[in-house]
Amino acid sequence: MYAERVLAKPELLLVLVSWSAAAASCASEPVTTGCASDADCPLFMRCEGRMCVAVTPADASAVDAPEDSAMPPDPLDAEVSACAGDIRDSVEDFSLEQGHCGWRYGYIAPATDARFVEMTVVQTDTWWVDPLRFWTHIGRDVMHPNGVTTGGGREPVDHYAVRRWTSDASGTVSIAFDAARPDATCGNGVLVRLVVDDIVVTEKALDPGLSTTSFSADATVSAGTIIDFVVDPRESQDGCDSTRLVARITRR
Ligand SMILES: [Ca+2]
Repeated sequence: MYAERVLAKPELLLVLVSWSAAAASCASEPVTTGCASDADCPLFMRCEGRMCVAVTPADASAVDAPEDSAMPPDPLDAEVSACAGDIRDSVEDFSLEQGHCGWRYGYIAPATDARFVEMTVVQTDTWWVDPLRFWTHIGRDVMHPNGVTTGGGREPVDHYAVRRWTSDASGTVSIAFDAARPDATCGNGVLVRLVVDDIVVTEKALDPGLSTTSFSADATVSAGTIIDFVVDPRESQDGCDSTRLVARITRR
């Protein structure tokens, strides 16, 4: 019923942060084939599907690097959001404190437990389940699931990455997201879902190759309404599944 109410008014109400050409140019490009682990790849690259691909600063902590190597710039140099105003923006509000501005960072392991579990590990300004065991992580504007078909020594299990916002008041909101898959030439893509109080409002596929998608709709929420932005590895394959996602919730 809730989903029907949401979908009954699919108005495009927001102007979202657009994916810039500069962001697209950061797409990881496979340069080496035949790797068996991250150790076989150059600095700041990781092994996915037996190919070395460039990693984002958020991924870099998962790659074995010399102790004296220079790390990428800290993406959290910007000020922490004061949570003011009627717009909750997942990029501006991002924090290494669970619950800041109503946002929480976690995952669901669908094969064993449908419940949301908060991530507890922070590395390189990114939330992780465990960077040595799973690819599952959420950063300021990036989300990555884990899959049964995986690489780099990670465990073969499905994890949906979940960026969650919980409403603190009743009223009408606009819920919107932009998502993009920057890896142009590898993997099978991902599924991006908007889930409100456990009901799937929309599911968008980001296909192999550089692809983008977006969604916006109005919804009536109550205090405690849960809005989840979910990245599914798609057919349990997590290779090259780094996904850019910007979510906005605007009180009306
Ligand atoms: Ca995938």
